Amino acid sequence: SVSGDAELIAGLPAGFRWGVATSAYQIEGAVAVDGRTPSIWDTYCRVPGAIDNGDTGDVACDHYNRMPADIALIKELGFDTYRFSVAWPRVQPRGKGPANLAGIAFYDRLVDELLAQGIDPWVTLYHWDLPQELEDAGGWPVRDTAYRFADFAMLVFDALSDRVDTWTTLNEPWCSAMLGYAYGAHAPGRREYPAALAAVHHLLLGHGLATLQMREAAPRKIDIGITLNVATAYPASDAEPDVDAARRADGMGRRIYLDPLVHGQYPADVVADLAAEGVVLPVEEGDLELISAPIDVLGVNYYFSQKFTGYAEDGRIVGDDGLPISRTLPLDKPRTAMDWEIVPEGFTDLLVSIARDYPGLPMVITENGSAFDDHPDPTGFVDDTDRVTYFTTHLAAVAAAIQQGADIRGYLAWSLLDNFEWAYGYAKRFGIVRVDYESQTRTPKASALYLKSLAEQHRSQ
Ligand code: PNW
Repeated sequence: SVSGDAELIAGLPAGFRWGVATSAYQIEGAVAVDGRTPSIWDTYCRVPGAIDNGDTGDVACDHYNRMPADIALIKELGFDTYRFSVAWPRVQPRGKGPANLAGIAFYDRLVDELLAQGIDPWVTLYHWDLPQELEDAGGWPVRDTAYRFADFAMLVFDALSDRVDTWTTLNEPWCSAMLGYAYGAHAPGRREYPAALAAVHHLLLGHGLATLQMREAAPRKIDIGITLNVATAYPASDAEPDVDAARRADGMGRRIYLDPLVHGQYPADVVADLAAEGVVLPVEEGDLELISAPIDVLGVNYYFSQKFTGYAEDGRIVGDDGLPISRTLPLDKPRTAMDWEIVPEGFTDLLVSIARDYPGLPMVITENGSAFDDHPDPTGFVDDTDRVTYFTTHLAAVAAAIQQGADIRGYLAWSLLDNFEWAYGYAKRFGIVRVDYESQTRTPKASALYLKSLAEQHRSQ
């Protein structure tokens, strides 16, 4: 409703950014042109059973060939900011050596197109497409990958920093490390718990090295940050095992990243929990100074929150492995097509907790959105009231956090387009714009028109 809109945008500060986000592998396609080499996702998509329906990113949204029209669409929808990622194997094939000029040229044109349309380009350097050759050399569990990442970052920075002011090193290192190396749910599909924790440290080290080198080379004042997927971990009850399970989940999901980034040390309780599991982070002298290089902004990606219990179903609090039980319980909320519970109050609680634990760090919502089973009409239009409601309630949650003192500078919806949703392939649709994958036709959904209207009203208030 219009009065509801007015109330919502009144809670957002002047200058608040409105944008959309995508990532390279999820939209570009054109995986074997202009010198691009395979990434771990190209390889993982060929593992039988890894991706629903056997889908791959070979074509995706064909954005590589349709980029100008897609940027025109962002403009038409009234967004002022576009967050995209750079495909490492396009820019630096095989993960080392000089820049591939044909790969750089695509991002050159993309940035120019955005600036010509008055849209602010926000570059994410790494959104999961590690060159396969670097995985063959050990991947993120190996320390050298952090140095390779910083080299790649500087190739992109040298090419685009004359025009790009806002830089994100990594997207969601939790997903890279844990889904990729512990749970085997994402590329490269490994299930090696200690290696996954080494990956956490080397991702953070790569972030720190890249941050310092970009800062040093910056031609003017630029903003550098990192994007984390974070959530609120609620205890199932006040009982000590439940409270402790929530503490451990918060430690492994939120504080293991933010403490070293902001405070220059890993949280002592997390280090102790890991030691009990026989895991030691491969921290070398000087690493934490690098990792805590000052950043200008924290990117927050939020999708859902969870409730944790420290009791097994039979009431035990210690498992056969001698380690404390931790498992999730339903919050009994409605769910999205990802089966993720819809918990907007978890968003407010999260943002307020970050503002409390890491004061003085401005935040931007770099992703928030939802997949639902969309039903297009014969013209391709989707009246996605469920997605509109998700945006309304989550923007209200952001406004509530700002009300409680959190410094939040903008909101980027995930995602501009329906796209390759990783292990779920094309079956899960997060777009505010429908993509017909047969014809590559784009049709804005009701949620796109809703966000457009909110941004317009907010700018003119
Ligand atoms: C993020 N989880 O991934 C990514 O940044 C996007 O590329 C992706 O499309 C989007 O969220 C939707 O999934 C996540 O299991 C993947 O908690 C998994 C989780 C969280 C975020």
